[in-house]
Amino acid sequence: MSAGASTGDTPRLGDRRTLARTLTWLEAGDPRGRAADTGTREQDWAYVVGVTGSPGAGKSTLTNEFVRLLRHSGQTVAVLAIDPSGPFSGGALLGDRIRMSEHQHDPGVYIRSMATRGQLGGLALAVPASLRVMSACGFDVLIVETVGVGQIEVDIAQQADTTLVVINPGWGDHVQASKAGLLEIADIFAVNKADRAGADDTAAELNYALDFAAPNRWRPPVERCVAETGEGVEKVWAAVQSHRHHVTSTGQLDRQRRSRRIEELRIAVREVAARRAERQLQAPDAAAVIDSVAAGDIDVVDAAHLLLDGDQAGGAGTRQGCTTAT
Ligand SMILES: Nc1nc2c(ncn2[C@@H]2O[C@H](COP(=O)(O)OP(=O)(O)OP(=O)(O)O)[C@@H](O)[C@H]2O)c(=O)[nH]1
Ligand SMILES: [Mg+2]
Repeated sequence: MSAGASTGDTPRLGDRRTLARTLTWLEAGDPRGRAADTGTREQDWAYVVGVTGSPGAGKSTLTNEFVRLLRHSGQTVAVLAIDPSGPFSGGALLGDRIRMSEHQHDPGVYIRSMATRGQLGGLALAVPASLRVMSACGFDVLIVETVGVGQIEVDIAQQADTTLVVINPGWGDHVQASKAGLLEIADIFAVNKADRAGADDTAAELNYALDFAAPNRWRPPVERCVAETGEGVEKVWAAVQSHRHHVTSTGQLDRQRRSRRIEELRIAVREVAARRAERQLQAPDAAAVIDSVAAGDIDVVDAAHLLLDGDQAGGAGTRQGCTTAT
């Protein structure tokens, strides 16, 4: 797919330090990051696999195994781990670093974490841009790990070309995943920690639920695995490959990527508009309008039009003009 395919070489465009710096800029919303995110056409993007699921489900352990499999077949891989910076993050990244450290001297592997900074649209814009920059570096496969708890994280997981949802044996996890909306976005299920009791039941329950779900051209397979020992991981990865083949051969991949790009534009438009609006509110001539609203002389929505467009856009007019009916 990409020019760096199967060479195991260091990223084509720049060294790791350049890549790391660019990703830091993107994470911080620094325009220098965006400048690097140009010229990568959709067709040239690396394949993106999203790995999501409840906290502690084994996403990082599984990702680590995927990295190993990919390296075995000579493919290069970059991992973007989204750190939710929320109540669940307790030390997870440190654990990830230790776990993934076996790959740290391998030039065909790049591992990076990215934090939610809480700013509007932050991750929603930073993640796809980061994936494009990583793509441009020539990695064959990109893996995005997110904890499937917040809406933003679930949205990010859904934006992958193939979304893998990791759940654990037992009803609790199934219900939790369903509440978070993870079941709807799954292309593949991995029932990880299958060394524990209840894996077969959980897989059966999932299969039962999936058989009754609305018919879809792609029926998500359910695979059991033990990421910690590597057992079953190849089957999970084979399912990812099947899904990849499915979306590629049906043209769904191109459609998905296009609609994601459009959604990204929507987010960017809202972001830019919100910043512009904030500036208008701070402008010196806004003070009079704000005072009028505070005094109840002008309708709030009219005032908004006045601030943004310079006129009231055919609104209700001043209070005086529209309260005569009472
Ligand atoms: N018994 C068992 N434990 C596992 C398995 N896979 C992972 N674990 C353990 O589960 C714990 C969490 O694994 P992680 O891979 O960090 O899980 P995660 O989903 O990335 O966790 P967060 O990123 O914190 O949400 C670790 O202690 C792992 O060793 C498995 O197949 N069986
Ligand atoms: Mg993790």
